[in-house]
Amino acid sequence: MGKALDGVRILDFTHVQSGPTCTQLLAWLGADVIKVERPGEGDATRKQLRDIPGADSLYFTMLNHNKRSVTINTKTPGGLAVLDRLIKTCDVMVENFAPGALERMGITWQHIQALNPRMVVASVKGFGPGPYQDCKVYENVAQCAGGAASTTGEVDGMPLISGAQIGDSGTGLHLALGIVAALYQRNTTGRGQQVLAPMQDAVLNLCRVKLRDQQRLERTHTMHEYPQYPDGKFGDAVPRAGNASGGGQPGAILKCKGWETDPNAYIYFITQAAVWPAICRVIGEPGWIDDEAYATPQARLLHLKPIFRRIEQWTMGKDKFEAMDILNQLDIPCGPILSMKEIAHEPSLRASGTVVEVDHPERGKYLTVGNPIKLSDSPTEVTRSPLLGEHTDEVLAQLGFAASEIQALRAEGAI
Ligand code: CAO
Repeated sequence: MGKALDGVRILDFTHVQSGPTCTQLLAWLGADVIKVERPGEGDATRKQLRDIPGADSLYFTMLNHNKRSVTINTKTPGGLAVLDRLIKTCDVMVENFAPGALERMGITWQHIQALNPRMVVASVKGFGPGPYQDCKVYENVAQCAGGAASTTGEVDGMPLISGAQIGDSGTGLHLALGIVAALYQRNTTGRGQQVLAPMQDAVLNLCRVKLRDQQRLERTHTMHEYPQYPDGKFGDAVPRAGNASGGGQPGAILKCKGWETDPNAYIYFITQAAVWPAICRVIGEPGWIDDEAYATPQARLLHLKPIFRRIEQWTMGKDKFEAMDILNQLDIPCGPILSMKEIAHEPSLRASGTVVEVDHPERGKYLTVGNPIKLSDSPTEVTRSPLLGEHTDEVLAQLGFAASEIQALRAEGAI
């Protein structure tokens, strides 16, 4: 079966996480992704967080599936000549160098336009135009600057970083959408364009409900679904709200049977208004259905803490999966707190191709997260990440370099 992005060739000049997640997605959608790396070194993540001496790390392999690897030293004339040939024949260049690094190589937008006016040039940077535009940025910096850290954490605790890589992988997702849109627009304009996804902006986009809340707070000086209500105080900025749902349906993480020894014996429980009577019945409080202190969502906001304490008395008598089974039958929205161990072994995630086992010549078998986006006419087959420079000769030959030229480039240290 064909793939959605068949025929699209990507010059993948990305490294670490944000850019590679973007190009990996494009590869899974069918693009031919040619990853350019520095000879002898490669993407720094190949050697970071290594668990097997001498083998590419899981950090690298899990972000670079379905790509080809070409080594090019862009600080040599020969390397730049190869890069120019790639620019001429690719549809998209994706990069996430520190601000200014690409220009210092001589690869300016004007240079690219002169070689290939149809090329889409897509960049991740830490920040967009403004006071921080020249800063280098990693995941946690983006989470802090994008509003995620100040709004995440316990009510009385310090700002907290999420385990979800919203700065890196979140920005990669945004960039991939921008690239696909730019390719679509090229069909009518015939021109490439620049696509920029700053990490701060991507994190803020994912935190837009908190900017919503900032404006609600400024207008009303309170927010009834936050744990600070009704007893605590609000300041002038959106506070941290622990595990409160943050939406119109109050929710909380509650202990389940075994919580004393299992750090993940918890369930997320949402007191959705539509199923309030079912909640009352299942926890053994049928009187709450008509009790005016509990009967309406508005009234319940004054009593969320005792309500969740009572529900927790019930969840503590069940393990999280038993509780799920009972609550799901009653249409009560809830979710188990799954550990990575449980996710790794979850049969439905294996069956859907979201958790995939891959074989690697240096590592042997390992698990990875496959394509989370499922297209019915463009199935994803996850193939292993390339070894450093594995496809240099193959790609250079495709670009029209003769074997003797490839040899000379190698002797020059250009590839
Ligand atoms: N051949 C020769 N030189 C190469 C090369 C190649 N194939 N590939 C890269 N280089 C050189 C660059 O030209 C640059 O050299 P100069 O600084 O002398 O011009 C140098 O490698 C370093 O590039 P860099 O500044 O991008 O890399 P870094 O490790 O210092 O910084 C990072 C890493 C991620 C902080 C920075 O790239 C960045 O801020 N990127 C944008 C934001 C981003 O994507 N962050 C997410 C990272 S994942 O958490």
